[in-house]
Amino acid sequence: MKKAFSLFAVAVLSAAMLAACGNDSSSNNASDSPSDKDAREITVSAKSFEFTPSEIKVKKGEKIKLVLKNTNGAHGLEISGYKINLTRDGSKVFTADKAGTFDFDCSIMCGAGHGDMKGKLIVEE
Ligand SMILES: [Cu+2]
Repeated sequence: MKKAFSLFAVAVLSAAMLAACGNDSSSNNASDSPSDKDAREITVSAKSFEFTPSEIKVKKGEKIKLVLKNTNGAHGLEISGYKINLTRDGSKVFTADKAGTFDFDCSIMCGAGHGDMKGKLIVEE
């Protein structure tokens, strides 16, 4: 009886450790974001070869947490006008302090459709 219980405890512990590792790998780009509590989270999913959504609309001054999720293939999301480059499953908190339309594209060479992976960040005044 006692043995069965400790086996169970080991199983629970290793599951918890696995979960912790999984979380860790998704925060690789978040190091310079002090607080994302009041940020609006926008998730863009990337597959070969498109972003969904491909158009993001925000209001000027809004605090945004941009999250990239790869659902198929390995892609990045680069918004050069905002100096943001998410790679694979990364996230970034930033304030949309410049109005305008900013193109974003894939920053990881992912194959034949790489050049077609484009989108727009629209920051409304
Ligand atoms: Cu690509």
